[in-house]
Order: sequence, then C-alpha cells, then structure tokens
Amino acid sequence: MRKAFITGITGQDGSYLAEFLLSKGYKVYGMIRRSSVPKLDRILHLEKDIELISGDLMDESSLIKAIELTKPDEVYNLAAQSFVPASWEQSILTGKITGLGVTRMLEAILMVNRNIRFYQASSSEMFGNVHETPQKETTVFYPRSPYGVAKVYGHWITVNFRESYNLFACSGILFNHESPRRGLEFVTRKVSMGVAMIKMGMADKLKLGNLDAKRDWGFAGDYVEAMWMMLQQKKPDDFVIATGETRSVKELVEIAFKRVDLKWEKHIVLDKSLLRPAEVHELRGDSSKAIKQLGWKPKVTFEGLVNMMVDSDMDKLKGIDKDKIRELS
Ligand code: NAP
Ligand code: G4F
Repeated sequence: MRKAFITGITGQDGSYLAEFLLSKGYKVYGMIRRSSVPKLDRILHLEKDIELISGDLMDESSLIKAIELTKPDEVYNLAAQSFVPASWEQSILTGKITGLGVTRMLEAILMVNRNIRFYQASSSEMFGNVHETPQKETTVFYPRSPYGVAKVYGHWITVNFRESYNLFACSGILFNHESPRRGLEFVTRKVSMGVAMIKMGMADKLKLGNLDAKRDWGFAGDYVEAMWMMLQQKKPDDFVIATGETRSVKELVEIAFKRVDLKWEKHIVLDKSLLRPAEVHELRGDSSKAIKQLGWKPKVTFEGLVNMMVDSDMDKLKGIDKDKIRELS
C-alpha cells in the first residue's frame, strides 16, 4: 500500500487531496498543528480512514519525527499561511511558514529518505504584476505581496533541492481554486456565504473591496488530482494548473446573486479598507503543459463552481441555529 503524508490536511486542499488519495488506495497521514480549539471540520468525515500526526512547519524536529514515523512514499506540502491580506499584517511569520517552512520539509526528507516524492504548493500569486498573459511555467515572477514573495522562495528552494540533491520534487503552480470548503475570508466564499445570508434574511449588505480584480478560478476537487499526477511522472517537473479563463470579482458577484434571484446592486457595499496595499489585477493561466504531459483538465466551469458554492451555503444556513450565524457574520 502506498503511503502519503499531507501537511495542511485541515485546509481546503488537504481535505480534497486526502479523499482523492484514499480513493486511490493510499494510506493517508495528515499533519496537524496544536491549537487550543481543534480545526478538524473539513476532515471529520475522514477521521476513521486517515491518521493524524502532530507537527508544525515552524518546528524542524517535528517534521523529521513525522517522516521517520510515517515512512511515506509521497509528501504533499500544502501547509502555509495562505491568506494574502494577512501576509502584510504578519509578513515575517508568513515568510517563516510559507517560505522557510518548505526548506524545513525538504531538509527533513533529505535526512530521512531521499527517495520520497515531494509536491510543493506553489501559487499563481508569484506572477503578481504579470509580465505576459496567459502565464505559463516560464513566465517571470513578480510577486505583489509578502505571501507571493514567500511562495517564490518556496518554489525556487524546491527547484534547487531537485537540482542539488536529485530529489523527486515538483512544484505545482496552481491558480485560484475554490469549493464549498473554501475559508470564509476568501472572496468566493465570502460572496457565496454573504449571498446565502442575504437570501435567508440574516443580513442585508455585503462589504467588498476591489470588484475589478480578475482571477482564473477553478474547482479545488479538480486541482488536487493534478498534484497527484505530477508525482506519478517519470521525471520531476513543474506545472501550471489553471482553467485558462479569467473572470472579475464583479462577475462572480453577479452570478452568485443571480443564483438566488437577487439584485446585487442593492446589497454590495464598497469598502476601501478591503483594498490591498498592492493588488494583483489580473491572472490567467496556460495549462497546456499539464494537459499534454499529465493528461489533466478541469471539469467544473466557473458558473458551475459559483452555483455549487451558493447552493452549499444555502443548505448550511438552513440547518444552522441563529447564534452560529451571528458568529459567521
Ligand atoms: P488553507 O485552506 O488556508 O489551508 C492551509 C493549511 O496550512 C491549514 O491546514 C493550516 O492548518 C496549515 N498550516 C498553516 N500554518 C501551518 C504551520 N505553521 N504548520 C503546519 N500547518 C500549517 O489553504 P488551501 O486553500 O487549502 O491551499 C493549500 C496550499 O496551496 C497552500 O499552501 C496555499 O498557499 C496554496 N495555494 C492555494 C491556492 C488556492 O487557490 N486555494 C492557489 C495556489 C496555491 P490550520 O488548520 O491549523 O490553520
Ligand atoms: O479570494 P482572494 O483573497 O484570493 P487571492 O488573493 O487571489 O489569493 C488566493 O489565491 C492565490 C492563488 O493566486 C493563492 F495562492 C492564495 O493562497 C489564495 O488562495 O482575493 C481574490 C481577489 C483579490 O484581487 C482581492 O482584492 O478578490 C479581491 N477582493 C475584493 N473584495 C477581495 C474582497 N478579496 C477578499 N479576500 N475579500 C474581499 O472582500
């Protein structure tokens, strides 16, 4: 039985990847960090099928112990401080987790077993102030946030360890991917939950920042499959994973409100405090290499994704008590 070790298993991607690897017959280990309140909601349904190991990307020895204990064939490094605005508030911590954390994981692999295959969760945020459109594997990086800068470091240290030590280390440059399990602070989920709350009469307004920003949004369930495909190749390599389509935040809002027959203009409030010190205005990825070499392609459309998220939040609110809703708002 092949064994996989996932950092960031409590996150959106970690939960989908764990499900996917279980369906492939893997033994799945997930790393969780200590917190005063456990954050296991996304993986509760998998509790019996996976094994959770304590560790933190900030703590090198915990990573070495976890790798020694679990003896994985594949390591998926999905853990990160992943929220872009928080990276201005906590720039040093973001660098330590999202950037240097990758080196700690790679060093642990070097020390314990150099045959482990390694996946690094790189990001389209690295393209930032884009030098060409669409962005592909060879496009120059120009990050626009401390998060993006940290991801560029994580990307290059992965390439460097591959070239220095002949590790099977791959970097997936994934464009934005969303789902009903997306964190509530990210714009797609903020909109889907906001729309559901307004429709249910629990709120009237939704505050947003830059409506003109454009992203290449896909479905997380499709994207975790690409992570696994990268580690099944004969040779390690880096791949862009994207839909090839770009949509604005405004289009996202229009589709989401339309799903529940509401007029968005009546409910959206522009809040300048949500604008970023430096914005990534437009991203669009070119996944030709992944399509050709991995045989990967996205299945869920943008409309399908937004509708799925709105429907899911409507269902969640129908079964929730009023106090819980106040906590969410
Ligand atoms: P997410 O939902 O924010 O999950 C992040 C995960 O990292 C959580 O499990 C979190 O654990 C864990 N984590 C944070 N700091 C840690 C630390 N010091 N030690 C160990 N674990 C830590 O992120 P996601 O959307 O699933 O994304 C997965 C990865 O892909 C991230 O690296 C992200 O930067 C990258 N990425 C995401 C996208 C996207 O659109 N979703 C696109 C490109 C790249 P807690 O539950 O304890 O907080
Ligand atoms: O949903 P977002 O916060 O995602 P962002 O910044 O693109 O980052 C996500 O995707 C990256 C891949 O490119 C990942 F690496 C990263 O970890 C994360 O998953 O914001 C998307 C856009 C931005 O342009 C932002 O300015 O939406 C705009 N926006 C407008 N109003 C808002 C809001 N974003 C948030 N979070 N909240 C708003 O109210």
